[in-house]
Amino acid sequence: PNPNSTQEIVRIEDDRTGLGIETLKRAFLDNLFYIQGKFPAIATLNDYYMALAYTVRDRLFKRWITTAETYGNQKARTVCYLSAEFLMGPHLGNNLINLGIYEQVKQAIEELGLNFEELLEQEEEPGLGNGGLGRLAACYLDSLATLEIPALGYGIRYEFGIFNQRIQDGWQVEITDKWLRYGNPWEVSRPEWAVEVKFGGHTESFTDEHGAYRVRWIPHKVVNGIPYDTPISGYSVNTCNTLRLWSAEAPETFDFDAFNAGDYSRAVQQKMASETISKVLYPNDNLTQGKILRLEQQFFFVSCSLQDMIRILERQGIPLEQFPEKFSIQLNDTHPSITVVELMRLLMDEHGMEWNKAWGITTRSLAYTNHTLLPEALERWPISLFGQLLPRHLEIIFEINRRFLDDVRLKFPDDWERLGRMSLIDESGERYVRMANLACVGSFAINGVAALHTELLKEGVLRDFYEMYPEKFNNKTNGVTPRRFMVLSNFRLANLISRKIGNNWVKHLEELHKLEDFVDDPDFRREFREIKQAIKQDLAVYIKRTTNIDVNPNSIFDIQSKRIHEYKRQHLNALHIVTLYNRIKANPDIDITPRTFLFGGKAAPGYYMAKLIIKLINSIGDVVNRDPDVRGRLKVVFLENYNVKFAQRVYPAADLSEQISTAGKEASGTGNMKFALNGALTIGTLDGANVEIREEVGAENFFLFGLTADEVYAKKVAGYNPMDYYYSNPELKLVIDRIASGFFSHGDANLFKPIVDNLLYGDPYMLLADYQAYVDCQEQVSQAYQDQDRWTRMSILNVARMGKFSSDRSIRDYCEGIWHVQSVPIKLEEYVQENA
Ligand code: 475
Repeated sequence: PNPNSTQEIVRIEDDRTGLGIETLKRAFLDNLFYIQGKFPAIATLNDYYMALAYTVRDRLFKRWITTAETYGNQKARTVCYLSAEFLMGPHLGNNLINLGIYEQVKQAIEELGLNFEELLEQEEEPGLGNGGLGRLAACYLDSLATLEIPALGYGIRYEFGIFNQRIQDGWQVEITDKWLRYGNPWEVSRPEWAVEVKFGGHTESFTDEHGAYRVRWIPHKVVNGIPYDTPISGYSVNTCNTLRLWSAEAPETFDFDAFNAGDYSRAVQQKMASETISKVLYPNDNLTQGKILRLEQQFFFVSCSLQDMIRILERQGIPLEQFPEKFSIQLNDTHPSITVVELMRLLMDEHGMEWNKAWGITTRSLAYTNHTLLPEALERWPISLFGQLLPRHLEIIFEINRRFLDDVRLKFPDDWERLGRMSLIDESGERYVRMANLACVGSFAINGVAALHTELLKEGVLRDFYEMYPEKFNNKTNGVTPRRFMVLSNFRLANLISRKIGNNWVKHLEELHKLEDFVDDPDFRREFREIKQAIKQDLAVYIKRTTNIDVNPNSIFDIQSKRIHEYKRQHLNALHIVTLYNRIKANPDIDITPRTFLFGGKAAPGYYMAKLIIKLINSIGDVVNRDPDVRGRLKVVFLENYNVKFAQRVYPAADLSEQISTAGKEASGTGNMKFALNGALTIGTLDGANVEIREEVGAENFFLFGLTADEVYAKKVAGYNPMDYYYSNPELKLVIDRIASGFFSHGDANLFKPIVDNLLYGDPYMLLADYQAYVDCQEQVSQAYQDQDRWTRMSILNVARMGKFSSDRSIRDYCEGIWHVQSVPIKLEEYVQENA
């Protein structure tokens, strides 16, 4: 064949883009051969997975490149989402859904005699996040692409993501996450766009050729940031955006001193220290540890990303003055808040801009999202540590602070305490840089992630800033992507819904309300119930295979899956289990609605109480699951290694979603939305987005209990004594006494003493105050479940009324309220569309 003939070129193109079954099969085998270097007789499951991943990736590339080209040509206004975490979950299935080729590819793989589900299962997910905050970033990337918004995600390519969790003897054991072990087919490295990041050293001032005062930073070391790009497809659009993650590498030979002095090992150590920056994700959720390496990580990815934006600006021939028109930067919590200072430094020191102009650009470009009210999550860095790592930045912070405090003085004369609270520097003891204050001063918009959370921010942690800048504050209630958390993870329910109301709901989730028309249709209710039943059956099989525990698929699947944290109160759930168990022990013939209690979630490795809560749950399970008196009516299962991949199995199987945090502590929650979207009913407090979920689904379709945030606060102020509850409630007392006695720990009365003591002497999360309301509410749940018809109606109405909680709605809100960015549709050339 003539390689120059159009026909030949089209055929090659077709192998990379074609969507016919035969083409897909040919492309798959071709990738197996030419990329994995294997043929079927010797290929491993992973080889097949990789061949399939590359086959799908090929089909993304035309879209990816065309998207980049279009944005470049149109100089499109772009959202830059800066986040230390992106908890993406497996890419393969999601891309198949978004490209609309799930069925074809499944058929092609099966015609080759392979098990398609097994190949999907083979993908090791990039666990580059801890929980809510990281997963929210991933949902937002999905929605940005789906809404055809020009956007870049910027973060860190951790070599080791969140640890894998094993349960041994009831305890959590952490295993290193080597997610890159077998290669990552979803990333492309771009070493040609590497940037340099400086650390340490000192500063010098000088007068430039125009006689202006300037500062030069002489760093102690320089680290290279190498970008790795991952395509982010939108659903049923041509848009394919980019997630750009930075990996730290030492420059070839950078420590000339050590090297020339023959101190080879010092040179090597320096190299290793540089590359340590992107080695590992800090495994804390809702907590900051104040480690210097964490600050290095934050500055590293922020500096890389800002330099990258300036490079893009230059390539598009846009003057630096127009930075805020070209880019809208969202700070995902304070983790990237050093952006405020680094952008100032780049504009002034590297591009010769004067202060006022640089400050105008900075404060018109940045917006800050707060994700937590917990004081232990507020980031602050000791001044000395900060100054050693970022001497120039500390100077700039002092200057920002000087000017800022002048503004505060003008607005609130003689209010010394206010000045002390608002200062970017905490001077109440050892001096610290306060990153939330920095983010508030440097951003034009500040948002919370649920209505209640935003209100609590305004009257609590950020009150002073609200009084100073009321116009900056706004709410953006979180959302979740229905593509991953319904279409991909619950295709049975998704198909049923689409048969009834068409498939527009996938992009316009409000359309789910049309399901309300079918709530009185007995056939629909039956089908709806049968689907839930089949999925529960599947999870039961999985539980049997992985834990050897038999669970009854007809029991209530009562699930609490989320990071283990005292404020989330997994131990309140445990107290309820023991309550029911005690009732059975006291009266073995008692009428009890069978329940399966499922828990999933990781504890931060250094969080002793959280790890002990895992042990408590498993210990209760060991007793309850074996006790013949229980007659299988209660089962307790801790599901190992809860991650995105596993979550996708869990949400669809839930009857009951546990959202039981102490009111005022959970900023929003997003698992609550995923459960309800999949037809679980919620038992929950008036916390975070639970409030809005209840508003949407109706109070009669939501199991509410517990103190409100105001009541929690008032009780604290009035002097809360958990002992009052303990002594006045015999059932509660028996529960605590049983745990304390060693009943669930082979007679060891010491094992759970820290939990018992914590509850009896202090109870910071007010479990005892909410205990009775919770147990009573659970009784209502059990009653409701007895009436399957009523339950199914409630469940259907939950699904039908979840439209608000699509991340598409959240992203539209951000686009209109903060980013002021419009969609840029991507057109593909003819032949690709013909194939599609
Ligand atoms: C909230 N993580 C959820 C979710 O908005 C909310 C903090 C410090 C260091 C490391 N990780 C963190 C968080 O604060 C976090 O994940 N917050 C969560 O953000 C999305 O739905 O209520 O707890």
